Amino acid sequence: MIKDLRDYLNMLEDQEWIDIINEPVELLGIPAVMKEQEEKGRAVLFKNITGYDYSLVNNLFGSRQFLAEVFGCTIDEVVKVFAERYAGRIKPKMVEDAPVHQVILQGDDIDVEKFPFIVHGAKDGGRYITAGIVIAKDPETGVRNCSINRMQLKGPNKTGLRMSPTQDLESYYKKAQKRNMNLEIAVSIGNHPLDLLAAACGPPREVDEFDIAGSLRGEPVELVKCVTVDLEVPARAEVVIEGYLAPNELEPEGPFGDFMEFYIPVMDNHVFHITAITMRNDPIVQAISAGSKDDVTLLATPREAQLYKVFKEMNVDVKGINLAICNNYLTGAVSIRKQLEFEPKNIMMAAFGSFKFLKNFIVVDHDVDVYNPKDIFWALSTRLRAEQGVLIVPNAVGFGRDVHGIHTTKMGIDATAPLNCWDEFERVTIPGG
Ligand SMILES: Cc1cc2nc3c(=O)[nH]c(=O)nc-3n(C[C@H](O)[C@H](O)[C@H](O)COP(=O)(O)O)c2cc1C
Ligand SMILES: [Mn+2]
Repeated sequence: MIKDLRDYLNMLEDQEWIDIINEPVELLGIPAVMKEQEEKGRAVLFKNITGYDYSLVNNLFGSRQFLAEVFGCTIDEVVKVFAERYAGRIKPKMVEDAPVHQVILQGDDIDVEKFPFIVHGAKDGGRYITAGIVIAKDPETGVRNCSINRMQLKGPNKTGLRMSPTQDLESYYKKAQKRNMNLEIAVSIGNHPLDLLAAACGPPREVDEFDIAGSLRGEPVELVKCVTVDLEVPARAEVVIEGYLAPNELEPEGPFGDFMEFYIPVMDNHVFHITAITMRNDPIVQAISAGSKDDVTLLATPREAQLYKVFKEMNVDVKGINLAICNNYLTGAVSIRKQLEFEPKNIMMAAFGSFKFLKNFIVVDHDVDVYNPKDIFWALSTRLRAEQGVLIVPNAVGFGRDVHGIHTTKMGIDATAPLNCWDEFERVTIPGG
């Protein structure tokens, strides 16, 4: 069983899905290599970054095959297995002996800038922590929460932190603020990829995402008590940054290139004061660029599972679902064995109803590779009858950050062949293929 990031990297190495770079690289040269690796669908570990003592890993979800391997299933089954495991809960287990406490830095020894966090977008306001699980507790109920938040480096013991108003973290912060209290947080970096996936999920507020992480893994997440804050963190993480957000403290943060590949301008955002850094010996940190394969896998997988469940309840014969067609989860596609002529319309309406950010949704037949955008375009070219296959729904709720009204109209496309004449639409295969 994969217990932590290092086990996962060993799995990638065994499968020959990762490139380990031992030659020296400059921090500024890393994003270009990350892009190349993303194109190739391969993970990458930078072990020798000029001026830094620690390693950096990227593209941990470089291919859907990686998750299939972790879940022990086929690529098509990833969504189904995720949906089944997401429904379960396995509570974390407390441990005393934690690799993440091999090194403990406090006071003047704290320097978050010593880690090889990178500048992701050319016009970003600085270096960012982008793959940290932010752990906090509800000041009233004590319920634990995990989320992923971007954090701009602002000095040896200070970062910015962006939380959106709908986040659980923001509701915790408001409760602390009302009592004029700091909100303690701990940020875990270099995580088991399934812990990161659990943190990207948005379950009901009373759910502790570590219970989901346990169920996704199939065994409890091992947690250890923090050194300077009243929180528990993954014992086998690479690095944990402990500290607090002070009430009523905001500072300019940004700009930051977000997942739609636009820059979010400078905003007043929260400030994270660091009280301790704990880590393993020779820690490995992770980077996730917004609008990358990693980012979209984290955002899309829970939503694919959500749609899978809805379609199953409608008795749709689903082959595959892909909300990661173009590195954001605003456009998606499903491949089905069509049972009723106009079934794709019901499917698209259900999809838009279930996931409000979804803007474009394409339904294709089971013989189309839903993970291959070229194949989806093939279906549009050969099977779509646009006068009857396109559904436009104006004025529905879409992605929130949308001043120009670009996300309020939904478009569904039925690119399936007509029923009962499958012979005419059977795809040519090569002899013996
Ligand atoms: C790589 C990555 C970065 C993210 N950065 C932010 C962020 O900076 N601010 C934010 O509000 N949400 C961000 N999110 C989304 C939240 O992590 C996600 O909505 C999470 O489910 C929120 O947790 P909650 O449901 O417990 O509130 C990010 C997601 C990913 C995958
Ligand atoms: Mn939550």
